[in-house]
Amino acid sequence: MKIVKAEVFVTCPGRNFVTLRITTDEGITGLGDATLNGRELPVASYLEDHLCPQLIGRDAHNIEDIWQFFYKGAYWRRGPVTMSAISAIDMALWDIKAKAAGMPLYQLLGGASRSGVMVYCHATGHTINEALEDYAKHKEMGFKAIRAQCGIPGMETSYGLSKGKGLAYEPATKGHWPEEQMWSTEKYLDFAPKLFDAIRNEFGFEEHLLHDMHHRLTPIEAARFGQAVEPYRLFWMEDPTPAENQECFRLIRQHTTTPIATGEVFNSIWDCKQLIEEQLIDYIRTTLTHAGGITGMRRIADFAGLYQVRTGSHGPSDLSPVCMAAALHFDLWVPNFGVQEYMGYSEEMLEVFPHTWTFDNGYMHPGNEPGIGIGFDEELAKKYPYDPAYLPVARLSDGTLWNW
Ligand code: GCO
Ligand code: MG
Repeated sequence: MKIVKAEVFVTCPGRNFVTLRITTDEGITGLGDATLNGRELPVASYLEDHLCPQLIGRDAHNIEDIWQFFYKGAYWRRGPVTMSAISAIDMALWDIKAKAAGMPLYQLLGGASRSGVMVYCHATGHTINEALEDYAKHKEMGFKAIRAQCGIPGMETSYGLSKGKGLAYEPATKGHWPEEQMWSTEKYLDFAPKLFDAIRNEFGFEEHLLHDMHHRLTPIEAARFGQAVEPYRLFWMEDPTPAENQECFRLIRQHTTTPIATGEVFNSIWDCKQLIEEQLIDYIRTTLTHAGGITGMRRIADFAGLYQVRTGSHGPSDLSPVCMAAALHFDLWVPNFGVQEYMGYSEEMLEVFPHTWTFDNGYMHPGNEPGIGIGFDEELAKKYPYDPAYLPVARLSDGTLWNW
């Protein structure tokens, strides 16, 4: 089955998404997500100008060889742009293979290991009370795992907050210049435990409670945070510190039993190697879109399984519904599954990407259509052209650039 066409679409039904569509001589098409928030166009160009022409004429069934060809064959290995492009190709080829086999993708991977995929949602508020209201709303919807974030007194904004009460969470700003936000670790460390205290007092311990620190603490500060929140039994603290230096997680680990999740910005198994091997983390958050598609993620998950590290894939709505559809197949199969992030999508987004997944009482299922169960409405997508937007940056009160 030969590849005859590989097309790239950039569309913005609320957020910019990069979509790859591969077509074979048998008329089967497959979709892949190549979205890299705030850096969409280089990935689109990497695909269009370099990889797509080299796909034409290849056997669509040779997924592994095509992955290796683009990984080793570029000479320049890894990196978010390269790996997002390879990921999209990989996803689209698995979609095609599953359609050709007449099976939903999870069946090809080895079948379902569970009846549904536990997903976690976001509860957020500018104050603790607002966060409690949002938590209650999500609990009511049936979520079994809820991430909680809230505003910090004395700081105009913080990670994970919407731009106003009742508005959807959207960190990026339109235009060509990122918004600059102020960050104070001291204020955060003093206040954050109060949020979990309020949640556990109000709702008890029934739901899994998660929290994202978004890379902002140093290792010793993260250790202090982890220790302080132990009574609230978090499911995880996410990205407590930047992870380029993997061994710095040792220091956090020595001080706290609060489980650790990291990896949403990683793009290969090498980024996770030491963290997994030394059991410095509990959940690996790599995603299909950035870490090499099904082929890359399967390797990471199997390796993690040796060390009892479970998956907890990144799933914000700046990854397209194509990624979410494929992730649900992966999650339904992967033996060492932990949880899947699910922020949800706007109506406009879901119209451009019609899907077969379902949500029932906190669990999702990818559906049983052959392939990954996602479509792409090319005509509708044209109504939403690329609209530049950038994630914010964070600075300390003296102006020093920090980690957003
Ligand atoms: C999460 C993430 C996101 C990122 C976003 C950046 O845990 O969901 O931290 O919200 O900030 O994906 O593009
Ligand atoms: Mg995160």
